[in-house]
Amino acid sequence: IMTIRIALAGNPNAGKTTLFNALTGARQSVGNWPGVTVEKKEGRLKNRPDVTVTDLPGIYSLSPYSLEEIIARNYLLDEKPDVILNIVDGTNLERNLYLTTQLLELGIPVVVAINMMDVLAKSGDLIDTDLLEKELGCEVTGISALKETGVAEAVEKALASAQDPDAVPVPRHRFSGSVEHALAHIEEAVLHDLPEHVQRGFAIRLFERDGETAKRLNLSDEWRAHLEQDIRNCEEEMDNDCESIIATERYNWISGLMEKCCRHISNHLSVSDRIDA
Ligand code: GDP
Ligand code: K
Ligand code: MG
Repeated sequence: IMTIRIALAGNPNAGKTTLFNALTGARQSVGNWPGVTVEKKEGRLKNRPDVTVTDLPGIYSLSPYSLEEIIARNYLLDEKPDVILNIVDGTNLERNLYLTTQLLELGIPVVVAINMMDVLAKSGDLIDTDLLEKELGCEVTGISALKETGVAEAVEKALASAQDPDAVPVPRHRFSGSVEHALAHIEEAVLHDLPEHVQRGFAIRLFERDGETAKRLNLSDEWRAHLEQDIRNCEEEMDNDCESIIATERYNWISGLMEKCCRHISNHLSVSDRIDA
């Protein structure tokens, strides 16, 4: 039997463990990631012994600084799960989408599950998930891990994406002119042989002077020096360092997305509040 592997990824407190428990019930094992004391949880989907679910450490970004980030990143790059189920805290959407933009660059299908929909329904915060889906270029679906609503649909979407070669996202987030210029140069110079959906992610990580990525690509010192010129030109033009430039560009793009996809209804009373009152 072919096993389908789902990786749960998300910020701390987004609801990963709550969802993990809902998905796997008692069929789970708790251990540690190899060599470190960060907890590793793996389980099988209820009634689907052919589907494994791995709860990744909670992270705000895939930058390789904290142990949790390195574990999550290496797992995604080396073990290549069949699909990433990205749990997003809908009450903290803007901050959570930062990681989402990075996950979309890995060449792995992504399904975004916006969690805490029960809280949003009460506060009157509306998220246009259809538009978000178009803008991000991956499936987006609302859930409440706590109330277990929308969870079955999220899993169905994840399983469908895992088995669909066309579900691998091509990142749609775009940055300002000079950054795009540098990224295009980097792609042209050293990445044109790679599949389209991973080129941008590699270009961004090379732009960030990520040594691990240069190593993975087996880049010669000569090519590294060549890229260094593109990076320096952009840093001078933007008067900022490479990593801050990319972080700022991600936040800017997400901020535009928030304006398009989110709305708040003031004086909103949910049905349940009205009944309570
Ligand atoms: P993790 O850090 O990503 O594993 O997040 P947890 O699963 O531990 O959840 C963090 C907190 O959010 C806990 O108190 C959960 O009970 C709560 N929580 C998780 N999902 C939901 C949800 O859909 N609605 C509400 N209201 N609370 C939730
Ligand atoms: K927690
Ligand atoms: Mg947890």
